[in-house]
Amino acid sequence: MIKTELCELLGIEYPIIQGGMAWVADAELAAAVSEAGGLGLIAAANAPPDWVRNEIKKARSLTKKQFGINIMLLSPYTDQVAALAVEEAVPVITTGAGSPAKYMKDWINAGIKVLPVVASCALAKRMQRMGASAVIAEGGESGGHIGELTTMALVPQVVDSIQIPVVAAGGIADGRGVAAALVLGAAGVQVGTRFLVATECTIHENYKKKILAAEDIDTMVTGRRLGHPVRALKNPFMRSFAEKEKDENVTLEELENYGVGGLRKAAREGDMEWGCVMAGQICGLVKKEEPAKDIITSMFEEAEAILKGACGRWIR
Ligand code: TUI
Repeated sequence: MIKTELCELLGIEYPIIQGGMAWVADAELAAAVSEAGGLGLIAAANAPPDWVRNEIKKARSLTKKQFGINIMLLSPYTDQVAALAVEEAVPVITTGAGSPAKYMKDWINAGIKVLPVVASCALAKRMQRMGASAVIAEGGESGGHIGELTTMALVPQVVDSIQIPVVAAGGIADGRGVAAALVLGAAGVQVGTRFLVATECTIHENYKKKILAAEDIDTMVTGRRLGHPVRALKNPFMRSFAEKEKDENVTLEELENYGVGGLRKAAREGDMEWGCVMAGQICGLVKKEEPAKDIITSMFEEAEAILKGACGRWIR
């Protein structure tokens, strides 16, 4: 069994966290991942606090195990969701798309373990200083909102810059990715794209089919001009967004408004043409819909075999 300090920290069997994917990670997925021995997350995304509270209640009815919530810091409801997490005594918070500095004290005083996503060593150090339990170092291979560095470059530099555990994210979808993350010094992994096709993932069938058919070069990045680049599958929506981004006559506000609602359209309505089908670059490895339990156990069995010596073939 692969056991790391992340297992003790979060009270989980396998050192894996499910990505807090907006409009995707709901109570059903979070509960399934936690039941399977990882840490499931409910993504607060841009959702109003009532939705988040309801999903927490639902997840608690589906599993006795712990799960966390992901707070997306660009949400207009961030302040309310931050307070709700304390009221609901959520055990773990992960954050994304910004610095959670202004909320850290309240969360930590409430006994919540905070694992911010960081895209640089500077933010990792700041988060350690502010009392984070661990950080998630997410490379730009990920789907959704991304940072500049790759996982391969980011993870070892973050590992060397802080003393708390580092979770690797971005481009990890099988046992090879898990093994590589551990070799880079990570204490565990966060996985998003592969859980899109978990049986318990409630996204539209069209989204799942699209992911299963996607190949290595099928994603692209837009939104750099807005300061929050987003990786998603190439489609008419992403291509037209890229065109508008290049057009100097299109204002930042117009561009921002053009993107609003795109992910919901893809994940919930199944619009694969004009929705924003967020996915990571590793989508080409994701070929089968299966229960979260099978995803997790196969990833860790494979990683264990690799770390036990399958790499011996290189050593003479
Ligand atoms: O947050 C994510 N992925 C997301 S959020 C999201 S919802 C959304 N939709 C449209 C536009 C924008 C967001 C979809 N996917 N991943 C975690 C993540 N955080 N990746 C990168 C970062 C990050 C980047 C810079 C975190 C902090 C940061 O620096 C902030 C600072 O102040 O230093």
